[in-house]
Amino acid sequence: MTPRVLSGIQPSGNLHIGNYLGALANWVRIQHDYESIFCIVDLHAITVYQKPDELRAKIREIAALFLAAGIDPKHSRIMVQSTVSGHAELAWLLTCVTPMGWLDRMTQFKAKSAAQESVGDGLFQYPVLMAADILLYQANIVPVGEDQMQHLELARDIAQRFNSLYGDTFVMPATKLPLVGARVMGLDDPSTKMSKSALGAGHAVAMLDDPTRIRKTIMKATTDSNPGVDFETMGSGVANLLAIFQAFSEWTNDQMQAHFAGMRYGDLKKQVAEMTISKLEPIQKRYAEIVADPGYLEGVLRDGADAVRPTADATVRLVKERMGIYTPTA
Ligand code: AQP
Repeated sequence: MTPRVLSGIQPSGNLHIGNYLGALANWVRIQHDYESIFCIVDLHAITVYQKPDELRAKIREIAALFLAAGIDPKHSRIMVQSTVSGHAELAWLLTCVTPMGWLDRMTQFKAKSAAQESVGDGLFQYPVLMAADILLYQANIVPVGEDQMQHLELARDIAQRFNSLYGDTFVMPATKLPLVGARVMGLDDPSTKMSKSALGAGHAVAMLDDPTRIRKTIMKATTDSNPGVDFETMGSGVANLLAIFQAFSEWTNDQMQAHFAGMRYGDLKKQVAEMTISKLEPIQKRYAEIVADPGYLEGVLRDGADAVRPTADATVRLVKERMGIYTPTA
């Protein structure tokens, strides 16, 4: 049987080059080796307050970016999480077998809750919903950036706990990290990961930013006090710029060293900016064509949800049976 791959992105802001290099580009590369499902996880996005009109728009924008980046809807399923009710239903069933102590250890919860005035319980339960997304489809492989590794480990722990309590039910998911671009850091502050919800103009390059803005953001990126690129002593800002270039170009380490060693930071930044622009431009062009035909996009999302729903329903039915929950016989 062809192994199944599943991953998702929250419609919680503008997709940035971290999301692209850490997730989307990797999905495009591997999609045809698997039975692939890619979700826009809107139920995850609302774990932090979203303005309803902006959320509605972002869901479609991100779906269009999936297509524009090269997800092939003839092969891969693209769907919105909330349109398959099994995600929310399985999340509750799994919540009941997940010890709170496991969730207490999640570093993303600590980071995200620290930035909120009032923290909803959904933010705490976020990793259980992510486990439900994965286990609902009995996914074998989950390609995520390094930042999501802890959540993926938790999904495996939950699956294992469920299997040991109620008998073998869930496939154990494995991860697939991109070789480079696994963790793109903020351009203004390379000690934090590039994030959709981070504020500040110099923080991220969004996938839909125009060339002028991309140049401006990258030229302002934080570097260090060295006069030029030194692979031995470089700080995290320079390492981040080089990692972005390498992830886009797919150059080898030897090529990177030969080309960039000793280069002044102004020139390095120019080259990172031009490489980024050249890779994003074709995606932006396809994006403009896709959003010009909203009927097409709605069709892709509807077909995607319809195709995966039977698998989701079957898993929820099995889990309920295993747990002894009422399942009608007629
Ligand atoms: N900086 C990053 N570098 C590499 N990969 C990244 N990803 C996110 N940021 C980086 C990967 O993108 C996928 C989708 O992430 P998400 O939207 O589900 O949630 P996130 O990781 O919380 O992403 P953001 O951008 O930081 O969004 P907000 O600010 O809304 O929380 C995942 O595969 C993730 O690894």
